[in-house]
Amino acid sequence: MFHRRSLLAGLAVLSLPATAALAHSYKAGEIDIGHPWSRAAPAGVTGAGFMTLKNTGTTADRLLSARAEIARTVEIHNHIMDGGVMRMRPVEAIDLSPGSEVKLAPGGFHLMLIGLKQALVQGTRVPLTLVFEKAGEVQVELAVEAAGARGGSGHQH
Ligand SMILES: [Cu+2]
Repeated sequence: MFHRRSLLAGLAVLSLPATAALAHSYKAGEIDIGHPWSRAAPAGVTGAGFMTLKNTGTTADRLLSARAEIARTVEIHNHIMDGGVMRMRPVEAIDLSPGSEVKLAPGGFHLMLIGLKQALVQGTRVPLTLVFEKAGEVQVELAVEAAGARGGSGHQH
């Protein structure tokens, strides 16, 4: 009984396979959220959030927004080529067509954690809420990796 209600309301299913202690994933309706992670950063700057979003359902969904206690605001960004220069640009949403998998990764789609109130400390996990058009809200945890991490070390699954 204790905590059951809030767990169900949160729609989050945390799976921690014994064989891959570092891997973590979540589910929001038909959306699988694979290994949300971030990079170590000091307070006051902008942090980033990365993960894999997979639509396992038969209807289209969209990631509309995200928020985190640790940041003043969270934006969804993409990198685009602009006159031969790579630039970041805010996007309104990330489209998740049925069966598609979208990777938020360095150099592509990512979340910007603007105005960090506290440092992102390597080895810790930071709560983040994702808001999907159809799947609704789900809370995940960003696993904080080293400052220069590319997301390849020990977390691929
Ligand atoms: Cu950005």
